[in-house]
Amino acid sequence: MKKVITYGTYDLFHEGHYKLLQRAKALGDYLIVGVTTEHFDEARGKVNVVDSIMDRIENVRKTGFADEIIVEDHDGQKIEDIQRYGVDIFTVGSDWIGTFDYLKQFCEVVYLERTPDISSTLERKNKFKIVNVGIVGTGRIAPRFISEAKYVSGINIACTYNPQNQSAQAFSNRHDIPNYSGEYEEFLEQVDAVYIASPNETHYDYARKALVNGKHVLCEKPAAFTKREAQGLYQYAMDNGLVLMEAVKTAYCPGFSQLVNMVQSGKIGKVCDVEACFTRLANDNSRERTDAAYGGAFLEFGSYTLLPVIKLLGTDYKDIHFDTIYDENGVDLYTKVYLSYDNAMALSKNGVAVKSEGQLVVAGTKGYVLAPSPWWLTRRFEVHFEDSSKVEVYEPVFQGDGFRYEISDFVSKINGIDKNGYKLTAEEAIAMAEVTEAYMKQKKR
Ligand code: C2G
Repeated sequence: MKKVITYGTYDLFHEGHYKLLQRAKALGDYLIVGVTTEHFDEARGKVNVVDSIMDRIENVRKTGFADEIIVEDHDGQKIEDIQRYGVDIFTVGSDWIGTFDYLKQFCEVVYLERTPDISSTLERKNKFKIVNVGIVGTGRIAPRFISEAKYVSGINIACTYNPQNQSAQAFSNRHDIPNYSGEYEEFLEQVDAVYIASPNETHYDYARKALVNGKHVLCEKPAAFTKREAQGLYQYAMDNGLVLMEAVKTAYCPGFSQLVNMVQSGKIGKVCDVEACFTRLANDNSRERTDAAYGGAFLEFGSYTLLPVIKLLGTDYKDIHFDTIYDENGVDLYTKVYLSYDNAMALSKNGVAVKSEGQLVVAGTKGYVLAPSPWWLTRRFEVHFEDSSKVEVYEPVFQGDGFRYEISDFVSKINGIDKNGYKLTAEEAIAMAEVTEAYMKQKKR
């Protein structure tokens, strides 16, 4: 008797799962299905799992393909199970190609073609739907979105868009995405939501058109270059029950929320000064170093370094001032933004050709928070007091490159769970657009 084993979360059970189990069963005579526990999913960095383990097991059982169902709750269990049950074939979908090659020393490993299109939904007890997302722009960030989306339950990447049809096609083929288009309207028809990762100057138009066509939007920053444009986008989204989120990744990282909440609880007293720095030396021929209009340090890092300022000191700053070192080609190499508030102040430092200590320091009347580089992922932060022997260290959970938290919040919000409402409010995003507008106005041309 040939024994086959496969594992999965099987959240929001869909025909991709069904077909996988069907083909897994066909590989042998006896199929064992391992269903992950909540704890194991958390440990392996899968976020946004909606159904309980009882429901997920029940959905696998109902297919009739599983001869035995077990639970998977720890790393290394696959090897144990293969040995314990005398398994001949381990199988899983092609999204995991290569990952489980280490099992080849114990049994045969088969990667089955995953089902690319899972748009139609099965009957569900809850109102969660799989969100079909389209990617606008197929440049440097898009592949990172795809690899992190794999760890978010409830999302399916359905289509890509690039005005150059061939680029969209090549990208979709490379990443196993079922559809592509070079026509924006045609692309929008195929999705529920879009992730906009096109060049900075095109964000606003793509976001606006997507909203007008009834699509939810996750947009790379800056979504708009003026306060008025940002207000327009957020107002339209609100009036039409659509989700609009600006992809300031830091805002959605668990550690950053913890830092903000901790400061707001009064632990370091009243906040008087916020200083945030983000520098990364860019290649001489990169967009950041060559595009004088929309490249440069402020547009690259400003939304990150302004985020803790706006979150902790608010949107009501009294004065703002910029200092920039320009390249001969007019690109902003290093920009400092000084903001003053009533009884508080802030400094945001951004560099694409100047290297500095990338830290966040929040100074209060009772102590200060120090988040070392890379504070924008917020894997670690410390709270210091006058008594230097008393240091509190926080090491929050952080998985992958952090993109998954923002994607997870986007999907939840579309499904009506507003767990990210306070992470980056429309008011805060509009205030950031106002700063961007002020920067663009005084910028050397
Ligand atoms: N799958 C598929 N087509 C899809 C989606 C998923 O064929 N459109 C497959 C996956 O490749 C996997 C199975 O369905 O083999 C279960 O998928 P998930 O519930 O997403 O679980 P996953 O995170 O892939 O767990 O130990 C767990 C395993 O490592 C895989």
